[in-house]
Order: sequence, then structure tokens, then C-alpha cells
Amino acid sequence: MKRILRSSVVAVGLLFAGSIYAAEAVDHPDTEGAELRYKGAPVPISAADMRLTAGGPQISEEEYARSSQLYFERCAGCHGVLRKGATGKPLTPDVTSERGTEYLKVLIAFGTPAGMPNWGSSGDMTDAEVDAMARFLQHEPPMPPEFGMKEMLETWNQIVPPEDRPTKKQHKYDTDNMFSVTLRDSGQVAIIDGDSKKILSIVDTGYAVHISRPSNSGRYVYTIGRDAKIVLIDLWMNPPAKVAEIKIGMEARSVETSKFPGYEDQLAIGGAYWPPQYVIMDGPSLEPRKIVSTRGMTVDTQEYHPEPRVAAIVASHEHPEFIVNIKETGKILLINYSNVDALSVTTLEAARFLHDGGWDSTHRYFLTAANKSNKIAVVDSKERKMEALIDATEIPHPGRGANLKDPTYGPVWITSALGNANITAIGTDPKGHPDSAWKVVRTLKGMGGGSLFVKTHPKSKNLWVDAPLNPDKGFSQSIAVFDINNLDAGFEVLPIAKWAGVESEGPARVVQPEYNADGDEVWFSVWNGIDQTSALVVVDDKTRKLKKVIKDKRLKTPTGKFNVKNTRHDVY
Ligand code: DHE
Repeated sequence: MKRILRSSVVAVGLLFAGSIYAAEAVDHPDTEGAELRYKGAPVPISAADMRLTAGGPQISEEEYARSSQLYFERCAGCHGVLRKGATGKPLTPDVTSERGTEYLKVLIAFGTPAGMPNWGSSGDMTDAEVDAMARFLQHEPPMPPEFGMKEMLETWNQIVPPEDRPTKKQHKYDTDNMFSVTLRDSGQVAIIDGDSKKILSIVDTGYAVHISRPSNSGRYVYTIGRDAKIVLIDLWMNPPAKVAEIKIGMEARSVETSKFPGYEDQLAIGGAYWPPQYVIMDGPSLEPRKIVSTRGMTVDTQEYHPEPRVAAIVASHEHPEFIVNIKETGKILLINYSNVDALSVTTLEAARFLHDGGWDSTHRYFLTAANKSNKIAVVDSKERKMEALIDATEIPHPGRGANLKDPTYGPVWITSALGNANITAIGTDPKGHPDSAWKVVRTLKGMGGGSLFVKTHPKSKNLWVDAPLNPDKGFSQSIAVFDINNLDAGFEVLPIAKWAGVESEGPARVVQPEYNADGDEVWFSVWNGIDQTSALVVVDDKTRKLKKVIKDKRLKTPTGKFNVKNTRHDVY
């Protein structure tokens, strides 16, 4: 039965090409679909928000409200809040009503090989929920509320105002070697001392917290939750603690702080998925100062897009600017913050759909993935212009990427991919190696598709490549490591989850390598379900041998880890 339905799904799969994280993950062993892929924030919708399409299938108020909630939590990340389509296909009533309820039910229940998760057969949604969702999708999407200054100020909470904070560090730990570790499903971060490997504090943050970014000085850590809550942690306190918080919308993924000399630690920026906007805040207090909508025209077809979400943000080292990826319009904004009351914004034309990215080793060029177009966009932050648009293979996913000196081609920046085993090296040195600059100079083969992050360090000879979404447990629970001086020799596979002793308890995906401050240890998350044992595994970079397993019942669902020194100096 399942097999027959799956093949019918192949035929109709074009409607729901799903998550960027789902390309290889449909049949991932022991993996809860929702847990692996989308963790959207709950957005309250009441009966008054119901927008029924004339002639659409019958749906009760209760079913509409429940389906809206499920849609925000599970579907909006790929298909967009307004269902205009992003990495997933458009699901507006004109498209869905042509397919009909039965057809939609099959898709929702069983997913597609193209990446749509199998919400029904995985047990994430009941039969009744699948049925209601199929009918809900044939009606107009509810319009979630806007979130302006009034709403933001209502959520702004100065727990310890700047003037009441310590004037010097209150403990003996080296803040530069602290790690802020995302505990995704408990909505917390763990602040861990990298020297002793001791958990210094567990801080409540936003729902399904996503990334952490330290301030330029390294004193503060900013975290952003998927519910758009920004939490500011003061690392000088003993133990490090939350000192301010604010919600900048209803869904978000990115936060960054000002790094240009003269503006260090002064400002912060949060980028929201919903409403589509960014917010510039006072750095130490999080007081919101300027909210700017990102709604506008797409880069290629020049059509209006009502929901262009803010993806990666980096702080320029060349000008007092934030560099902001606008996903659905495919534009990169250089936002000059030298006068917050008269922001000047340079708009660069890249490609759709911009996602994550990072600096080259000189911190002049920002390289970022446009994952619908399978391109890497290169921004020259000094000249404020597009430098190149480079073809990459299916769904490049660099995280911030990895910079190394290729023995043949000189400085290169590396990305892995979701859709295949390729590890792509792009030349980044137009002066010293003009023939290689902005070209794919090498394509290595990693363990397989489903890779999310790569990492190295200027002091290291290793390039680490994960594959947490690979369907083969042997790969998703391991890490591949290449010798930078002999890249053609292939890679060694280290069984990280096995070293942690949790390989048979759950999916135990090994995700996101991160170096310590000295660049002689690499940390990996072994990411299990919330009721299972997860771990952090520390490997000696030189010997590639296990150094330490950090296990603690408070370490629930660890994913991203952000070392203060490396992150604040953009070392990767
Ligand atoms: Fe992420 C970075 C968005 C799912 C772990 N993720 C980012 C960034 C964006 C983003 C825009 C870049 C932020 C920046 O640099 O300013 N992520 C999204 C999604 O929209 C997506 C696909 C779906 C969702 O539900 O949110 C998604 N991400 C995930 C996960 O499921 C991961 C693997 C586990 C988790 O914690 O949720 C995950 N994303 C990460 C990590 C980074 C990240 C660890 C930072 C990597 C780095 O080294 O900088």
C-alpha cells in the first residue's frame, strides 16, 4: 500500500517540493520528520482570522484554527506564511483547489521523494489533521498580524539594565573560550567553559532557539529564537545570565551585532521571517530603534513579493554596515548604520533564495548560498558591489563556510551541499591567484548528501564535513575529515556518535563542527530526540582522537555551537 502511494506521490511531487533540509532526508532512519526539519513558531490565529474561499471544501472553525497552527509550525518555513512558495511550492487556493482534497491528503500523509516530509505516515499528524489540512489549504491563508514598535516595546524587558551590570568580569573563566550551545527543543542555550568543559549556565531563550552571535568585544551573546525572541546574555556575570530580551516579530532566524571600529557592541540587528522585516536595536539594552520592512520586488522577474524573509546577516568589517540576505527577493542589502535615523541602504542583485553564508579569510568578501538557483553569490563589502555569481551543485549549504589555503589554488572558501556529496572549493584571492578567483577550483566527494556544515581553523590541517541528514546512519552519525595538504587523498570517517555511546538510542545525528579559541580542538553535537541522550564530543584536532564526551541531562537536543573568539572574529 505504502509503495503504491509513494509512486503516485512521485507523479505529483512537483506541487510540494519541500524543505531545503529534506532533499535526502525523507527516509532517514529513526528520524521524526518534524524534529529533523521545521520548527516554526506558533502564531495565534482566531476564528475572526478565517478567510474562506467561495466554493472551497467545508471546514469548521476549530479545524481551520488547528490547521493554521500546524501550518505555521510545520509548513510555513518552506512554503511561506502566505503560501506563495519559497523552497517549497506555492500552496495558494488557485493551485490547491485544482488538485482537490484526496490528492492533497496523499501528499501530506506520505510526502514526496523531492523532499516533502511524510507528516501522516511518520505519525506527526493524525489522519484527522491530514484531512483538515488538505481542506484548509484550499482556502485563503490567514494573515498573521503585523508586529511594529508598539508590540516590540511591550515585549522589551531589561532584566538588568546596562548601568546595573558588573563593571568587570565576575569569574575566572576565559570568555573567549566559552561556547554558546543551542539546545533547540528546550528553547535554551548552554554556556560552556571551553577549558574545563563545565556547563556554566543554562539560559532560557526563545522557542526552538536558532543561532548565537557574540558582541564584538566578546562580553555579550545574542541569541534568536524561532519565535523571534532575542535574548542578551552577559558573559561577565557569574554565572553568565540573561540581561535583556525582546521579540522582534513572530518568526525569525538571524541576529548580528555591529563590528566596525568605533561602533563595537553599540548596535544589534534582528532579521525576521514574519513579519518580513529587520530591526536595528541598541546593542547593550536591546531597545528597538528602527524597523524596516523587506517587502518588495524579486530580483529576476521583478514581481512584488509580500513575504521576503530575512536570512543570514553579517557585520561588515569595511564599513559601518550590516549585510543582510533577503531570501525571497534574492537581494542583498548593505545597511549603513552610521546614522540610524537616516539609514542608507545599498541593494545588490544576487539570486533566489538567499540562505546562509560567511566571509572569505580576508573578511572583505561575503560568500552566500542562493539555494533555489544553486549559486554562490559573492559580495565585495569594501566596494559595496556584487563580485560574482558562481554556479554550485544542488542546494549549497555552507553555514558560514570554511577558509583554507589550497596547496594548488591558494586561499579558497568551501561549502558542502544538501543534495549531493559535493564539497565545492571556490578561489577567493583575486590578487594572488587571479586565475582561480571566483571559480570552482575543486570539487571533492564527501560521505554523501545531507551535509549541513563544514569547518576548519587557520591553525589546522583538517577540513571537517558533516552529513547529519544523510539517510545512511553510518554517515549521519559520523564526521568526514580531509587533510588540507592532500585533499585528493579522500577522507577519514570518525564515528562520533559511537564515541559518545549514544549511536543506538535515536537518530544521534552529528552536526556542526566548531573549534575552540586556540584552534586545537573541534567540538561536535550529537543531536538526539528530546527524551534521548544527546552529547557534545570534543576531538583533538592534531591527532583526530577523542578528547572528551560532555554528557549531561540538561544538554537536550544540542545543534549549533558558537565559540566566542572564533565567532566574534569571524574565524572559520
Ligand atoms: Fe538553520 C544558520 C535558517 C533549520 C542549524 N539557519 C541559519 C541561518 C538561517 C537559517 C537563515 C543563517 C543565520 C545567520 O547567519 O545570520 N535553518 C533555517 C531555516 O529556515 C531552516 C531550514 C528551517 C527551520 O525550521 O528553521 C533551518 N537550522 C535548521 C535546523 O534544523 C538545524 C540543523 C538545527 C537547529 O538548531 O534548528 C539548523 N542553522 C543551524 C545552525 C546555524 C544555522 C547551527 C549556524 C551555523 C553557523 O555555523 O553559523
